[in-house]
Amino acid sequence: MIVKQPYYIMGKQTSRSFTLIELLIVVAIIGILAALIIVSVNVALTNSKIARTKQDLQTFTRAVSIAEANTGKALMQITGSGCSECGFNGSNDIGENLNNLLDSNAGVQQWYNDLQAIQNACNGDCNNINTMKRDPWGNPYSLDENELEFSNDLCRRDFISSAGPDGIIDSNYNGGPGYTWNCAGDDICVELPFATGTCANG
Ligand SMILES: [Ca+2]
Ligand SMILES: [Ca+2]
Repeated sequence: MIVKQPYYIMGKQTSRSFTLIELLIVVAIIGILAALIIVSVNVALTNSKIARTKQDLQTFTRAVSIAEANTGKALMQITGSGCSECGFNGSNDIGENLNNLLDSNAGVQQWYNDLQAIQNACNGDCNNINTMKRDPWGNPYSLDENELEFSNDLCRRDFISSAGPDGIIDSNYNGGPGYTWNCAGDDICVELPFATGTCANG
């Protein structure tokens, strides 16, 4: 027969229970673990939104190529604008806040019209780009049509970008040699192909 012996330390019987400090340590560890999980979930969520944005921009690029080939027109001739994004809050790019822009905003309206015009010019050959009205953060994409702008300059590039997680445009157009787009901050940008073929793509 086995008889359980009480537990003795220094000759005294003890009953083991959590002290307040031990409880606080356990609560702190649970808190740290919860914070780590929340952070990693947020990172995964942001990464999936960035991936969807890149997919949207790829879809849009393909649609623009088809629309230009079908019509023989450059992008600004198809959309009827040389600066679709200028109507959001003003004509400056850097620092423009695209968060909470309503559908009634002039720039948002222009962007929706652009999508429709490109979709029409695709003659059903491109994906339904009307579903990419806003990026995964709820903000409109920003389109700058430049090819044939300023005395029919053939070499000015077209760009589309998302303002990224912060919803603020960090990028701007570099009018210098090459007419590149300075894609900056957390923005996600794509250079669109030329329609006229006089300037090299890429
Ligand atoms: Ca422009
Ligand atoms: Ca940004």
